[in-house]
Amino acid sequence: MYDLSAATAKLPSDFIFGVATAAFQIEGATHEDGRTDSIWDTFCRTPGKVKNGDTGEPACDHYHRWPQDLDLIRELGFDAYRLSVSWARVMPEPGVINAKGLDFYVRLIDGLCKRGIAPWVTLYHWDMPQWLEDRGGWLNRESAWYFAQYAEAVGKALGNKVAGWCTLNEPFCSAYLGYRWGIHAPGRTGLANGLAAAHHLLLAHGLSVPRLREAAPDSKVGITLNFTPGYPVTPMDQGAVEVYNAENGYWFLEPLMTGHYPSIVAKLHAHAMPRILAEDAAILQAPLDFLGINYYSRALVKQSQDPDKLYDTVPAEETGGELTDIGWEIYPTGLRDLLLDLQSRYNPPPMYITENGAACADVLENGEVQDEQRCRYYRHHLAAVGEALEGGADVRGYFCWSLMDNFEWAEGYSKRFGLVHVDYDTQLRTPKASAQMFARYLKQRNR
Ligand code: IFM
Repeated sequence: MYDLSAATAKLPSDFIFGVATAAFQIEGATHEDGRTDSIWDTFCRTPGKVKNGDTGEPACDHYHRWPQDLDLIRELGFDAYRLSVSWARVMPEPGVINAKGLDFYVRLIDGLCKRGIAPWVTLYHWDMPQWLEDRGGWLNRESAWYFAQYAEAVGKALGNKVAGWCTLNEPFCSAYLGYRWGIHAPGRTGLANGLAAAHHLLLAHGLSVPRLREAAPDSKVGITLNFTPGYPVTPMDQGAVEVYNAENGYWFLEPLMTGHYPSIVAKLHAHAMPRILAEDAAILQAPLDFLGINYYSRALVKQSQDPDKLYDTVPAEETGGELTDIGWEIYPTGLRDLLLDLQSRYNPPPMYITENGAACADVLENGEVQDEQRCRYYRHHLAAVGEALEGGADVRGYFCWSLMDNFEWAEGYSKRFGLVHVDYDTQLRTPKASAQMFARYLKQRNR
């Protein structure tokens, strides 16, 4: 039987354990109660963009099944639930607030509070309304102000009931996967597009922070960033690693801490940098109560022989490490190293692991999923968090990605990250061995 007690031995008794999901990945009901298209609805309809032509329907049908899903979180014993709000549900047209859309989230948050689960709310988990994309999306600086307006409306509706607000989830993915490499919605490409989207996303974050504080003065306000820290293939590759980290993880954190993008890469990308106004530095540096960290894997980095590239990364299947079903190397030490590195480099506000988890080739057999690899993944990563705490990193909580199997973006429903198995034909939920492992641990901890 899988057990978490050794892995969690170094975590304090008030350490928060939660599960996380995101609106487009679980809700379904993409056109109910006034919701309009998001960029992901459009992207799913574009042939060849999402595996098997999968769409946001019906996902986990959470829009209708949320009471039973919240019961499940309570039964598993988690302290907190991190969900996201669909912008297109709340603001289906320019400047219009949709009361029915907003009310869904009011019911959800009240449902969590009633069950004694702390709500953590992400305002942007990649699903920009299509009407805003039609005006340029994140390439348009004005989108940042629309976002702040939307954040304020949600802030006022949910207020202090929310324990923690994450303005954005993984702006790296929105900007680079969505606007630079074209593998996520809206499918645009180009370095200058990626950097412009990044800047406008971070502006949106900075503009929304004071509005959330005013609407919900007792809540914590922060942001969730993802990191895939670089490691050198040989000691000669350390310089390439510096550039890799600066262009990826630090690109999104450094401006929030210092007002400026990492200079080592800003210089190399000078020709493609967006217009940055003098007032932007102060907006970006809006004080934060916490920093959300999403970690899944590391990158092995080396110098490139191609003069057009800043560095090369080694394909995960050539690292020699164990891979998950989505092809990512399992590397728990990376989480410990990352937390210690961020602590010493930036002295950030308290950190929460807002996502960590594994996609596994799960098999449902006799009503059970024995997800040994996922159990091991969680044990080793929680142990890594404990080591980081011991080394001086200020980490206060940990959210598993994800509560249940769901729509994995360009991979459609083919990859399963859940603690709970979802049968998409019947919508039956089956807690996997990993869910039971957490439930056993949390039950004895809460005794
Ligand atoms: O499913 C995603 C989530 O939406 C954002 N972080 C990474 C997860 C796994 O790819």
